[in-house]
Amino acid sequence: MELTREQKQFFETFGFLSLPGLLKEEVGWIIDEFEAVFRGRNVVHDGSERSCIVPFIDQSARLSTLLDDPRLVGLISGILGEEFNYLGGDGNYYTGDTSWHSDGFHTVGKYLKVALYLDGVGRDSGCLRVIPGTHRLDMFKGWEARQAGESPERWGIEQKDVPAVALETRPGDVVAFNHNLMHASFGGSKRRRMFTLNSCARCETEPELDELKKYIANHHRYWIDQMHSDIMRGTASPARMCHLQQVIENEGHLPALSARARKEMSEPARG
Ligand SMILES: O=C(O)CCC(=O)C(=O)O
Repeated sequence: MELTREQKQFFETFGFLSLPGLLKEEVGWIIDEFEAVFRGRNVVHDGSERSCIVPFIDQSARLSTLLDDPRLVGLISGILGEEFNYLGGDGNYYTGDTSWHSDGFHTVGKYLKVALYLDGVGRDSGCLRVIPGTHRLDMFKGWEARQAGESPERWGIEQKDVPAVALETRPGDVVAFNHNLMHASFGGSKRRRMFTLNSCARCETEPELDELKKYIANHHRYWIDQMHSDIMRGTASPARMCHLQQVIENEGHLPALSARARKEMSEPARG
């Protein structure tokens, strides 16, 4: 699959893209594998807090093939270029609301999240909400929309009432957004299933590589020694390997950081 010029321009302008039904034929086995991964890791989700596994699709050889799927590869390549880096991602049972935030704010490089919600989710039942345009570096300095997490103090409204686009989805739909984009979710159940794939454009400059290393370092909180699983790497075709290689070459600092995190934290982070 190739994105159209208009889809690419939409993404650049607003920071997100919805692809209804992109994986609808696959969603049956995807849900089975999702459940099997959580079972295999003995995660019992009791709904009191978010349960999270990182990296996620990497835990299953079949889910790892999503990184070979021409529809997902077409989507990610269309935004980041054909030599994009795969950076792992999380698998979640979410519980309740997620406040307004962005997944960091990258001033160099381009970082993308692809998300699949495995239950039907609507505006007030836990779908992703986004504030279009908040990913834009040129808007960052001046636009208070990036402070949406302070909506009661700033604007006298609850976070759920911040003006935003609700990306309602059914299983098999795919949404993608720039990591810099402000996003949130409200009214979801205590068992909201979703997983993500994170990627960035291949780094060509030292500042881009430094940003990638910083992004990787941040994963110490998950107590992982490498960004991808051995399954993901061991079953990779040359085409998939192209999306893993630059990360493999730049993650040497992660094991020591994770070793420290294991001493300092009582459990791996839940997001
Ligand atoms: O679905 C949600 O609750 C929020 C998802 C999110 O914040 C993320 O994937 O970064």
